[in-house]
Order: sequence, then structure tokens, then C-alpha cells
Amino acid sequence: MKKSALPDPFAQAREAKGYGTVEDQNDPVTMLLRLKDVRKTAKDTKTFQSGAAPGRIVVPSEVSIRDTRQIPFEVDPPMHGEYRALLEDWFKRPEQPDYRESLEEIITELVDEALQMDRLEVMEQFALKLQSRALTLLLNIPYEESETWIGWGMHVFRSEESALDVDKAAILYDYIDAQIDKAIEHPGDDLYSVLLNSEIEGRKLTKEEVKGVMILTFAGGRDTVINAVTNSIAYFAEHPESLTRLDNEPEITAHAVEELVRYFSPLTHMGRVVTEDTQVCEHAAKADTRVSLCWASANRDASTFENPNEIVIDRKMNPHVGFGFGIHKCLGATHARQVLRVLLGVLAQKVKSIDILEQKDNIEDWGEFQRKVGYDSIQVKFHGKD
Ligand code: EMZ
Repeated sequence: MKKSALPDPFAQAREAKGYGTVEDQNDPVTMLLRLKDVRKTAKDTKTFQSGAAPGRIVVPSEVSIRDTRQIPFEVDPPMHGEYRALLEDWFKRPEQPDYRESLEEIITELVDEALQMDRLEVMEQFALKLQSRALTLLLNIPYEESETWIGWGMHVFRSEESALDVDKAAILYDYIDAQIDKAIEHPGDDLYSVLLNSEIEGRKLTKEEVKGVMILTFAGGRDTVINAVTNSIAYFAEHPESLTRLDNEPEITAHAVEELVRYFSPLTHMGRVVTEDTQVCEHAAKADTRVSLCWASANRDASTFENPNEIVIDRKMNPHVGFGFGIHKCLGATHARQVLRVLLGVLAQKVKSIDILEQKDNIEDWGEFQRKVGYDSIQVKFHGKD
């Protein structure tokens, strides 16, 4: 087994029955494992709702640590569509050339720094910084602000001590409250100010709604992006030929990014709450219980993906669900894709090879399934081209 491999722990259950069950704070979750079922369930927003108690569709459930509804992902239609319409243009800005250029500057600086180091801890010293600095572009606020976010560590709701850390969450909440108040006093052209000035159903967004969008923006794209960046570096360490190919054929970069997202599936699954007694995979699902759409399993479904456990760097047919599926598909996907595209471009241009010196895998525990999602830490050495 390669050090950079992310094995698929779901294969057997996916093929045999199509689902698995995981206990979570007395609110068990039936995990749907097949691509077909995941898609079908994601589309049926009436029977499988997102707008349950705030935090309940997240696994592990965050019901005990937050009351603020994250927007738009914890909202059902028709309100969901209203919020989404309001946010869509802003979250497409990563496609603009000047956004891409700024991202390239951020990433080039980090890669240049990495090339000077004998030992780089990729999570802390590279991916966390990259994610935080890139987020200043998405929010359109000064670069220096990223220093504060880097200090928060890998996840805003989880810490080394606890999977659900109230004190840590409070730091983010207080910070966002303060930023919202600042933007009310001195409106600018940042995301807070834009949201505070936005209208929905003929009225201004409330502070609580703005907070809901901002929490999602901070939390949803944090460990997911950090893992995708780190996993990419581990992969290239063991596949220098892919870096060479990307350098010679930059036109395959967009395919490569989709394939890495499919394979890594940085978000293992996302829940839904069942609104009426129904069936999933010929299994009874009672009203007010939880199911989850297991993107990580669906993305290895051999009935759709040939050689699902291999990274085929230029895979053409790739209907993966790494960014979710249906109306709730990831709002930050444009940003995440651009981060990865630029990263691949800069690495291919500057890096000849990468050695993995030491690693500690990050294994998620989902009861009967143990899934490697990335690393707790991974130390590498970059070698430059000349
Ligand atoms: C929630 C979630 C969103 C949740 C798309 O995923 O990401 C998780 O990391 C957070 O803990 O609150 O934002």
C-alpha cells in the first residue's frame, strides 16, 4: 500500500447491502453508500431535509454546540433557492483573472518557501496557511487577517481534545459577531458588507442570517481544503510522473483536479433528516431519523467508475459527487477548484520531486468503517527543478 493511498473502507457493505449504520450521540445515521442512491436521495429534498435543527445534518451532529443555522446548506426549498441566488455571483469570483493571479502569488510564495526547507510539515506549514490566505480573496478582505485564522488550527468546531469543542466554536462566533458589527459601522466591499446590504424577499438580511453564511464559509471550506491540498502533495510525492505530465500537458489540469477530488472525497458524508416513514436501499427509514449521503463511498462505486481505487489523472468521464450533488452542491467549489488548479500548475512548474519523511494518518471512525481522510501530520522535503 502506498503511503499516499486512501483505501476504500465501504466496498464490501456498498456491494452487499448498500448502506451501513453509525452511532452518533444517540442519533444514529444510516449511511447510503451507492452512487445511485446518494444521488436519488440528494434530489428528494422533501423526504430528506436539510432544514432540521441547526447542526443535525452534520455527522458528528453539532446540535449540542450551535444554534445558528448555516446558510444556505441547512435550509430547504423554496428559501434555499432565494439565499443561493443571492450568493452565487459572489462565489463565482474565483473564475476572474485577477482573483486567479492573486491566488497564484499566494501559492507561489508558499511553494518557494517550501523549496528552501529541509523538512516541511505540510498540514501546518503549507495547507493551513494556503487555505487561510486564499480565504482572504473569497471574503475580499486584507491578507493580514489570515494570521488570525491560521491561529485557529485545522478545524473550527473540532480540536485535538474534542470532536465537538464548544470553546473553540465560541472563538469563531465572537469573531464573526465582531466583524459584522465592524462592517455595519464601516461598510466596505467585503463579503460581510455585501451580505448586510443584500435583500431577500424584499427585506435586508438579518445579522443572524449573515452570521449563518459566514460560519459556513469559514467551517465548510476549512479541513476539506486543507486535506485536499495535503493529500495532493502526498500523491505527487509518490507519483512524480503525474507532475511531469501536468507540466507537459497543462490542458489536463482541470481533469486532474476533478479526479483528485473524487479520490480524496474530502467530506466523507453529509446527513439529511427523514421527514416521513420511507425506505432507503430496501431498508426502512423512519420519520425523524437520519441518513447520510456518503460521497466518499459513492465516488468509489465501480458501477460508474472504472478502476475506482486508482487516480487516473486525466479521467474523462467523471461524474463524481466530491462537491455533493443537487441543489446543495458545494457553494465554495469554484474557489476550491481554482485553489487546486493553481496549486497543480505551480507544483508542476517548480517541483521535480517530493520525499515523504514521516506521516501520521488521520483515520475517521464511523463505527464499522474506518476511513483515512488525510493526515494528522506529514513531513516532506521538496526538490526543485534546477
Ligand atoms: C459545516 C460543514 C459544511 C459544519 C460542507 O460542510 O462542514 C463541517 O466541517 C462543519 O463542522 O458546521 O459547516
